[in-house]
Amino acid sequence: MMVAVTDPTPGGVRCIIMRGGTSKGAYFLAGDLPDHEAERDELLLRIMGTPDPRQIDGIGGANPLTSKVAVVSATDGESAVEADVDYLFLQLGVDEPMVTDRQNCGNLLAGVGPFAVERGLFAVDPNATDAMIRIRMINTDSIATASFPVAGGQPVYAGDTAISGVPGTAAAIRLDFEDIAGGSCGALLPTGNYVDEIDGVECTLVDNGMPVVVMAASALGIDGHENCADLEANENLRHRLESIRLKAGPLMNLGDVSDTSVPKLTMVSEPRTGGHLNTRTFIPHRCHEAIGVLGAVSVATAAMLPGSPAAGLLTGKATGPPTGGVVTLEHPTGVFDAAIEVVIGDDGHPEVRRAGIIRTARKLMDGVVFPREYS
Ligand code: NQM
Repeated sequence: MMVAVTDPTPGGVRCIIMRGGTSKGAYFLAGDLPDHEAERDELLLRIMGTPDPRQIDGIGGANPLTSKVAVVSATDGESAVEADVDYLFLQLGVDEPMVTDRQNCGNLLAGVGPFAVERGLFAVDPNATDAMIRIRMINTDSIATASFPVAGGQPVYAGDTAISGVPGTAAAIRLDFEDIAGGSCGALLPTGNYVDEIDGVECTLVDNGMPVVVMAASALGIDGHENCADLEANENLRHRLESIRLKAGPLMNLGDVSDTSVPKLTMVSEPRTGGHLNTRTFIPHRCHEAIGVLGAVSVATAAMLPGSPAAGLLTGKATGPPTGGVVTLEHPTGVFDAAIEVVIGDDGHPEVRRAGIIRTARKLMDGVVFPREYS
């Protein structure tokens, strides 16, 4: 039944649509959205056109990777960590009326610095050529520093950096993470183990910015180089992955995960195109056309843990702890480089010393979005 609601925003809502890395989302100033969480979420669902597999009456792109929202504000000063701006990420469902803050998104994060400059949250000297913004990622209460080019006090989007999964080139945005380990699960390895077994499959349950279950593709009966359409069509695989995910949730301190978008599921296999490790990731019910940013950082971290399914398949220069450098993950549309350093202490506990990546972002639209009237 369609229910008419009183629209709190008859004149529309100010919004910038940006491609952030390999995702696309709607960026809002927190002050332009209702304060009340349930009202805000209901409004966002109408803006995106969710629930509807085509999101035809909203601005969502009919895929989880294009059904995303960034809510940005001046930092509230209440956190123990110093930052310039606060960034809350919201994942919206496509055909399910879901809005969740249970995960972070490193791809939309790439657009947060430029958005903060565009909206005047962060002032840039007109003569400066680079901006460096400390962003508090509210979902995981951790910090990322974004560095990107500016000119005349505004972000520069054009540049010569290419990232897999995005045609052409754009200006590089460097993201350096601090204290992201355990942001959702309370610890880098929530079970304390490098390897756990679920449904007879060896898994590394890891959270270095994103909760991920990392498994060998061969343990799930696949080659690991299949394309996304074939993997999504594999009912048996999807059933097994969901069963593992539902059991991994409580083990990862995430509780019942039946209605959430975490943990993600990454199946790893030997690389074929010059990378260190090949990946296929479910997020968690659709196959990612590439790999998420923090998802990649978590998988690269799992590959540093001796005896883990990922470490056993890692090839090339990144092998062997204590280890650092760039781990190149292959994915369905290219490669993803994660600069990571993990040191294993004498007690066997891994410590993440560094995690950073390069992304690009581009402003696609700056205007006013008009939500549909019915939910
Ligand atoms: O892992 C997709 C994406 C993401 C999340 C997902 C992300 C990250 O590609 O940091 O960026 O895993 O749902 O945008």
